[in-house]
Amino acid sequence: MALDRQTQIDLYTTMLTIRRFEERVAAEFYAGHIFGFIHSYIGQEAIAAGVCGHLTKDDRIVSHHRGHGHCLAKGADMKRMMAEILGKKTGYCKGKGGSMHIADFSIGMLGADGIVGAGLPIATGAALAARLEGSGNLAAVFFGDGACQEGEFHEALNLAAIWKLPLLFVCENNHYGVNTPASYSLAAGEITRMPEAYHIPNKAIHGNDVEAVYEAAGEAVALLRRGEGPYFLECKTYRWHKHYLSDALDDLRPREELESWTKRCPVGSYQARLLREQVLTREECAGIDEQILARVEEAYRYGLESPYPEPEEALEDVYSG
Ligand SMILES: Cc1ncc(C[n+]2csc(CCOP(=O)(O)OP(=O)(O)O)c2C)c(N)n1
Ligand SMILES: [Mg+2]
Repeated sequence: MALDRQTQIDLYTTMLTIRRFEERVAAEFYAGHIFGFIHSYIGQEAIAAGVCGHLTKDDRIVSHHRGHGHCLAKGADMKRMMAEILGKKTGYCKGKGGSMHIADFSIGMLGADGIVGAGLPIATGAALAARLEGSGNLAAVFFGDGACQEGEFHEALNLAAIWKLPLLFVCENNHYGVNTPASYSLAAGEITRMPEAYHIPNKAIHGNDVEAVYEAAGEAVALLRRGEGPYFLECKTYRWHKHYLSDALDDLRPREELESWTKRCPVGSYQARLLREQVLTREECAGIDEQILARVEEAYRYGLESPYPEPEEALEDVYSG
């Protein structure tokens, strides 16, 4: 499939935005400026960019604990994200949620989740809502290989299948849950055997190739919009950082494995392709990077200069009504 130049530039820009944002977050975390848990999305950028590239703001997505990339790809405000990660009052949850709780209903981002697999039933509900609204919109849920071991995963597949819900399952198979290999922990072996068992059309693709993700997601989204959903996309990928950023946590994955995947960097390999195919010049690439770095800097400054919430606000927004 030949993509038009603007789509190619958009995909590249989204991936690079996620990369630069995550690099800055990691640098500030290790400098002691960010507290709490940060699960970095570096290495998996092509999946968020390729899938969200087909979604409108009225389509709803649900993310997982590694969620910054999905927020950015869906159009979240980088300043409010950074403020939330820094625990500041101007953040998406007024600084009380942190990295794993960024949501923005106005752009169809229903939230990230610290509980593995918990996004799947929420997204099933969002897909049912889209059906009941008769809007032609859809829901997409991002989850890891580890979530495929959870009961909620099977419940979501089953309900989505019997009700033919407009739900796109996007499994980000980075081959590990913390340090446990999926090859050990998934009895089914190939992940796509599970949607197969529920008669859900599915495909496994190279999740570091943004155009492959964009093409497969495009076919899936078209099927969903025709009311023929659900669809299951398995994107094979690899995370570059430890499970979460930490000096204390061990990374037990083989070094050679990590090195072989970093050679297939989703951002670097796409930049090389766009240069080779003369879609962008080196100067244009540098210009895009400069603009993104300036946005990230502005977002970090905004977060840094924002106040922390007051202690008396601790119980505000905790209960509804
Ligand atoms: C229900 C539940 N079990 C265990 C955990 C602890 N935990 C957090 S992330 C994680 C691994 C998840 O692996 P995967 O779904 O493959 O996502 P990845 O971290 O690889 O992106 C585990 C076990 C949790 N948060 N929730
Ligand atoms: Mg995983």
